[in-house]
Amino acid sequence: MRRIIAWIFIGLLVLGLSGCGAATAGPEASSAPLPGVAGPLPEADPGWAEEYAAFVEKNYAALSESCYGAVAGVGFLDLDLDGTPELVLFDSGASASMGVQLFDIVDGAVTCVSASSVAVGQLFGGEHLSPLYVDTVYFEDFRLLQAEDGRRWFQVLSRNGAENFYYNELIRFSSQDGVLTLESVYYKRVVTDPVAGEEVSATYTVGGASADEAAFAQAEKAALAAGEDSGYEAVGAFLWSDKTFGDGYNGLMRMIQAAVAGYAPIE
Ligand SMILES: [Ca+2]
Repeated sequence: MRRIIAWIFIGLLVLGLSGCGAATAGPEASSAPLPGVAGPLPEADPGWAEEYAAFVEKNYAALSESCYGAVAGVGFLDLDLDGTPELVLFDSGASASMGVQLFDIVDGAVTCVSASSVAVGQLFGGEHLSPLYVDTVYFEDFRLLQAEDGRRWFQVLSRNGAENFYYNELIRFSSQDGVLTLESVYYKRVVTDPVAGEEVSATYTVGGASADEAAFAQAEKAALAAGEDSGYEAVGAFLWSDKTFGDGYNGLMRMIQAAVAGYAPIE
């Protein structure tokens, strides 16, 4: 009798294990992990505003030079939702968009994790510098999304172009080992004929890998369905938004102060 019970037990165990096996081999497991974090965010690290201000103060000359002559705008956003905001600097490169440089505090030191300006990445990036970078038309292009189950995450539609090309790239933010991390959801680059005003060719990537138009369209649709816009609006300080900021070092430090004052913690 005892042996029969043992066999029944083993049988149930095998069934249970095979059930688990089936579950892990299913489509849920093979798809990418869901983005975002659930629940309230941790408290911000005290002193973050002073740390970023001290970094900009110390590196004013190099930052200005590597931002094509001047930092055109400043903002703070908790892009990886770890409670403490990251520093967002906009360069004054002349193009259809503003180039974005992102800084996080890692082990007590401000470090560049993403830079549209190559020079900024070279000067202030380290082991955490992402190969991905962001160009935006507005600071408000950074959007806080929320899924039905409460998970939240930031994303941005990075975009730029010129006479003969344009691109769009959806970039999603997360925190890995306490550092702001960027992930390319999808990317489309179109070559245009400025004379005829027509699209000549297009290339796509999905999740960083080369893809065809159908896979791109599917990724775009999935990203749209992943979550709803939370309505959180980024507030930054820009050279053109307030003439009293003024140029130069004092102007940049005033913009930092205004951006700190305008920062709204995410509940
Ligand atoms: Ca953060």
